[in-house]
Amino acid sequence: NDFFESPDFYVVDDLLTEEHLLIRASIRDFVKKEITPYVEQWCQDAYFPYDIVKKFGEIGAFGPTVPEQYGGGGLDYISYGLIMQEIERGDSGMRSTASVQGSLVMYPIYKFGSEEQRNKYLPKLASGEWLGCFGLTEPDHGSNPSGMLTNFKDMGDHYLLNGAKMWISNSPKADVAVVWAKNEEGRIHGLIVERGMEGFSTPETHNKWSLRASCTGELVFDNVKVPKENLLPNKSGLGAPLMCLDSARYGIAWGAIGAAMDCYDSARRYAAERIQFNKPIASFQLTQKKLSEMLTEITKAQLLNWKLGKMMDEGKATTAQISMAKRNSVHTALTIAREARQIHGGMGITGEYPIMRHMMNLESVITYEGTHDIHLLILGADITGIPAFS
Ligand code: TGC
Ligand code: FAD
Repeated sequence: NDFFESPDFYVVDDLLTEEHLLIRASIRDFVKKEITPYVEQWCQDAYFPYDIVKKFGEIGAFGPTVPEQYGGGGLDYISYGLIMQEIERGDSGMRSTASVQGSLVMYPIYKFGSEEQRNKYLPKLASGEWLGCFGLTEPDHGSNPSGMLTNFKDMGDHYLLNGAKMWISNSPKADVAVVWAKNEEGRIHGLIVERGMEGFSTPETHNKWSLRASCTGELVFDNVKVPKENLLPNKSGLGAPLMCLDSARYGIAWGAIGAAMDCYDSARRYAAERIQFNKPIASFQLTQKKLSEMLTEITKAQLLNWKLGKMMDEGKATTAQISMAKRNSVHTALTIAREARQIHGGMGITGEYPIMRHMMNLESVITYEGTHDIHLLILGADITGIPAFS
């Protein structure tokens, strides 16, 4: 239906290439067939549909910007953004699965890994044979990851890893975890931890009201012996995980607008059909104001995302520019979800419509990958040269 295709008020499609349009069409088609018809029930049941991992691998949703020789798509950042947008039009939790695998697991292995690590892990992650997760956040260190306590000691022929990570997307089902931990000098490094290593467990976090179709859990390391060849050799320091976050936050900037589009489309359709006072509610000025503002904000975000994608491709996008887009898109999407919920009246709280699911999902999206306020402070530091968080 045409609603699934919309909106494109400023004909942003003119800025896309034939290849971009083809990629977007194929992901849209996939989401329509494989996610939209089922996702409401998955969320109601708090069920992570593990089969989707293989299917995402088949359609190229994992690591689209990673070179083809490692199983990636070899695509540009606009393509990556469009893939995230269409998946999140379906559900933010499904997009989480894809963006963690691509930006937070494959990206660090590709960027900071050895050739052996790239060859061992990337093709299996790209195809969905393996699922990965990214462990940065700890129970006492969320916005401030530099204070992390997870640590490893050099034992001669292996490293000994201890500590715990919390709020980790994909963790309960993950085959591999890219884990950030401090060495004896307090320097942060990335380690690849594999399921089955003794002392490594991944308890699931239950009772979430948000991202219910995505599985979330902890990573617990109790004297885990990690082989030396599992250390990512080519970058250390907090800058390494922050580079991964740049890539993932960029994808979220596009993804959240996908959720906003779905809310807008649903509200537009409902407003045209719902009769009150003998007229469609779309005829009331207050409804028109809501729809007009939604469309304006979506259009602004589409243009911001497209330009950011161009800068990503040129290697020129800064962390602060990415923060602006992530923060703007998620706030826009959440505001649109809330307004769309109003337009749907009581029906807006039910699973008959996607609104409440998107709204609850977006409460996680506005917190993870840097909270709304942390992104504001990253911008503030960029503008003034004075970091307010330290
Ligand atoms: P700060 O002093 O600013 O930086 C530490 C070092 O890192 C360097 N750096 C970067 N390097 C490369 N790329 C970047 N983007 C970089 N940003 C900073 C910096 O130059 C410095 O290097 P050096 O050599 O001087 O040491 O660090 P800080 O400790 O003051 O923290 C800054 C702050 C607060 C902005 C940062 O910690 C932050 O972004 N916090 C938010 C944490 C966060 O976003 N966590 C996300 C966890 S992962 C997740 O949520 C996944 S959900 C995925 C899903 O399900 O979809
Ligand atoms: P806190 O850091 O405790 O923040 C609480 C509040 O204080 C926020 O409003 C924050 O903005 C504010 N605050 C903190 N510091 C400042 C300051 N200096 N100035 C002003 N305000 C401040 N992490 C991973 O590593 N991997 C994952 O895969 C992952 N997946 C996630 C999935 C879900 C569903 C969720 C909810 C989280 C996930 N996270 C993941 C963790 C996420 O990145 C953190 O929740 C986030 O970084 C915030 O940390 P926190 O929850 O500890 O909040």
